[in-house]
Amino acid sequence: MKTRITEMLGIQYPIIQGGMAWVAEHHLASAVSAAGGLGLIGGANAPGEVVREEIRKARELTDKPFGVNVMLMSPYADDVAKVVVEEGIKVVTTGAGNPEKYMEMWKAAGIKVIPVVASVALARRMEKYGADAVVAEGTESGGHIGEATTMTLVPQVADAVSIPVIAAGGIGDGRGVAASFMLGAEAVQIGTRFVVAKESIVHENYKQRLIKAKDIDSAVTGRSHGHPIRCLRNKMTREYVRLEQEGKSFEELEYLTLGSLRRAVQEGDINEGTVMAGQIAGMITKEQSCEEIIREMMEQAEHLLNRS
Ligand code: TUI
Repeated sequence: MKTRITEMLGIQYPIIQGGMAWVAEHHLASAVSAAGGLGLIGGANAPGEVVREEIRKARELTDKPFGVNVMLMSPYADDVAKVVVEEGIKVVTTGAGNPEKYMEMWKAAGIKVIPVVASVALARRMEKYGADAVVAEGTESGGHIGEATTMTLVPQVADAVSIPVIAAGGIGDGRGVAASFMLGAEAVQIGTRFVVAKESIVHENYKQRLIKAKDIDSAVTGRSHGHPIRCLRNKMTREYVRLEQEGKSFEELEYLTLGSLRRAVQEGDINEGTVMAGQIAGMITKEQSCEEIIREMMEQAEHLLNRS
């Protein structure tokens, strides 16, 4: 399946891995790239030097191209933005904000810039500022989310811009890939399914929780504060949402989420930690290698698209 995205990024399959905080490190990114997709190192809230090390370690594991996701709410975003240039990274995606202030520097370095957007307005603006593509991410995604669903956002973004669109949010198998193409996307971004990849360093408790998850196990914390985060329902989310309903502020509830994603990912604290996951969690039934995940998705997608 050749598209403008596979050509632009020099990848075999139109599959991009999400830049997931604490999860998208060098093992996962290099495995996705080695399997023919585009792996990403997630900058998350890490200092520039940590991201630099991750980039170098990924390079030891694969010769294939991989990118970096710059999380714009990070206090280290400026540092990470420079590190990607210094390290000769060829593709950058951004999340949780507007990357305008870095665009000139990245474009001058020949980097392909792919902002993640949750609205048509930001997609249009990113095209005007020279973005090479956009990821249109629906509210079905895990982590920091927007309001629009993938089903409604992707075609509206595809109509609004001329650059290629990558669909994200709620895509867990080949049916989702095929549907995304029908909606006008030229690639997909996959997060949650790769959390359960063999090469993912996520704690076994987290993986098993995802495998056990049902369709309605997802919760959103922080809606009332304007920082909605989708994760799997647990003791932490119940407490958070209850206190939010009582009118508690973001600052008053910060104690519940400080370091909570790291605790879930690295220590396996799935009760009080933040188990970020998208709504497709209920579709995940087993751990598989990145290579198996990508092959299975692409075979199913190609079969469905040829049939239609
Ligand atoms: O960025 C994400 N997903 C994320 S980032 C993250 S790390 C984190 N951890 C704890 C608290 C907060 C963040 C976990 N998940 N997805 C991309 C995405 N970007 N989704 C939505 C947006 C977005 C939303 C509003 C992008 C821009 C925007 O407005 C920008 C503007 O200025 O108009």
